[in-house]
Amino acid sequence: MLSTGQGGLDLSRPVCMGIVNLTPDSFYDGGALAAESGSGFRIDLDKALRQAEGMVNEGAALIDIGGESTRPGAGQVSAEEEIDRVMPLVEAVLARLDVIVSVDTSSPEVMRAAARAGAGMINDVRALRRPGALEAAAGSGMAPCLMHMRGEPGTMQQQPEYGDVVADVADFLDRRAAAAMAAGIAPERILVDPGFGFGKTAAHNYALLRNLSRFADSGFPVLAGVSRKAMIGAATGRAPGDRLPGSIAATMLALEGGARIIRSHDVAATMDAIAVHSFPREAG
Ligand code: 7PJ
Repeated sequence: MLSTGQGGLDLSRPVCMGIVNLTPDSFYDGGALAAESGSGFRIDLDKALRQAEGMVNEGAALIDIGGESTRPGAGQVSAEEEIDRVMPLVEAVLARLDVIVSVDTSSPEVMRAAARAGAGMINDVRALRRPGALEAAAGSGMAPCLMHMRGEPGTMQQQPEYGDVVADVADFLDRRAAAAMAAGIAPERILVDPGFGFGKTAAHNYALLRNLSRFADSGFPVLAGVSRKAMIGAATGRAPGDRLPGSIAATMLALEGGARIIRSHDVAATMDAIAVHSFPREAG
């Protein structure tokens, strides 16, 4: 049972986290929820809420809402801009849908705003390394997902190198979990994630995927995000729009490695993979 800001989340069977992207430049659904307005862009809140609702109807246990693009080469956004992008949807989903809301952010200000609204989880690709993030997360009651990233989004794909990628990532996650606990975050709240595609070559990503049980052995539930990523393209030669079958195959490997939360753009297909993976255990 994971302890979140919205109560316990049963992970005895793996669950799906649906992705709702409120950035104008996502690699897959690139700005689908953004409308140009004047100098910037505006979120189409109704459309975003319908997307979240569709994902909940398909079986998502969590909805991950993000306003900071972490695609390779992306620029930074201010905490204020992130709050303006994500909080209206966070509030609407919490008010209308029965689902755990995860806020994809590295910013302490956004974490505090999400906690005030009653959200359940913080998904931080920087594993609470920004100044003030450990304290903001600790005080929030939310469950943080600690993800490994080498470098920063702007530069992370420039020749990533590791001694032993699995050992290096596991060591990083152990150290971040220790820092989180030292800051007062109970172990029951912590999730870990090797961060597929974040400062890693395709070979690194597949080494991590095939050794995912190593992370599950840490005792913290593992979240895996492979949905439509470049690592799927590296294996299949396909563009993001055609990467669903490859993503489901990679999801099956992640489930075999013990992943408990699958972060995906395609909730119905992911729920089918989970059902197939879980079936013998539940029938037997
Ligand atoms: C991940 C993420 C991931 C976690 C993104 C994309 C890039 N958060 N945010 N894990 N990926 N925890 O969706 O392709 O793998 S953004």
